[in-house]
Amino acid sequence: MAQEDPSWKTFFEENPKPTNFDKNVKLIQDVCQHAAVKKNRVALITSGGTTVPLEQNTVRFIDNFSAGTRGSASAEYFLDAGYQVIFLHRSKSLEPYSRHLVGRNIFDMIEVLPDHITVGDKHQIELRVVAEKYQRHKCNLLMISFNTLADYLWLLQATAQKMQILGPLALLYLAAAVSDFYIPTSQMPHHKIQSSGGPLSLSLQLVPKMLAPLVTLWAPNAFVVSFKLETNETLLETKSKESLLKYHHNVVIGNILNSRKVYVTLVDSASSSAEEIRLSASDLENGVEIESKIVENLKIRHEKYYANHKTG
Ligand code: 9Z3
Repeated sequence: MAQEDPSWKTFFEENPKPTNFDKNVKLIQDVCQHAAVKKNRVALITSGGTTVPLEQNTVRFIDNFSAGTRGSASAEYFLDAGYQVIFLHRSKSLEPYSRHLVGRNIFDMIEVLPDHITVGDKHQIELRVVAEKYQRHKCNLLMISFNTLADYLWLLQATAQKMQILGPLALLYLAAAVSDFYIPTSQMPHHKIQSSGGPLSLSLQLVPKMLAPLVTLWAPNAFVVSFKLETNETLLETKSKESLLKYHHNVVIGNILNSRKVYVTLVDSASSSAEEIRLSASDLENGVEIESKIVENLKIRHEKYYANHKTG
């Protein structure tokens, strides 16, 4: 009897590719091929929340919580650490470098003079610091955006597959907040759901776990880091360990919604207890971001992984 396709394959058969998919995949391929020749490390960073549309002509959707701080800040630190970065992010969520200006009004930062405009004296230093960093690193940063869960999964699959050429030089840092539930396109109404139909009951399907094919088929030699988000602290370590046992990837970073900016735990298959990263009072006073410490920690782990791969 013929075997049924695994559920992750069915997902891609049932949900169409995003617009500009081929163009974006070509950009990703160019980065990977170029880096492979030069033996550069490449980090795929996923960031922001996915949407799950309720209608094909989408008026309403379900969203996953994430501002994109973790991903965009981490992208800057990976660039500082010498990585090339593919930043796969939710459209309009925070982006590396420009995140420092979010919530500010650009017109309050500039001075309009008779024949040109310039940055006001008060803002010269802070803008120079960010602009210089951006100028230094922009040629190593490829930004690709998504909106829906299906957009995200198509782009994740394609990027991981293109990164295969990099072997252990590839690092995947899966910080995006990805929905566990969705409505298959075939079960979604074409037009806007009418309130005249009365109260709305929704039935959502489970999203197939994509970490399984990612680790075994799409990028089998890459260093893979996933994030586990919980709101109940007592579940965090168990859930992180369960994920590692199930998918056999390299590191699970656990975080709690309310403390995610100051505290995370890291578990890997070699250690029995979790390693903690916690910002101290002096870190907070000095504006240290937890992502700088996460990336520093992962850089060392990735170096070891790469060295073992070469000899092993
Ligand atoms: C995270 O846990 C991220 O650290 C946050 C970052 C989404 C909390 P912000 O963007 O927040 O800085 O506002 N991402 C992974 C979330 C996720 O969907 N995990 C799944 C799970 O926990 C898959 S492993 O089950």
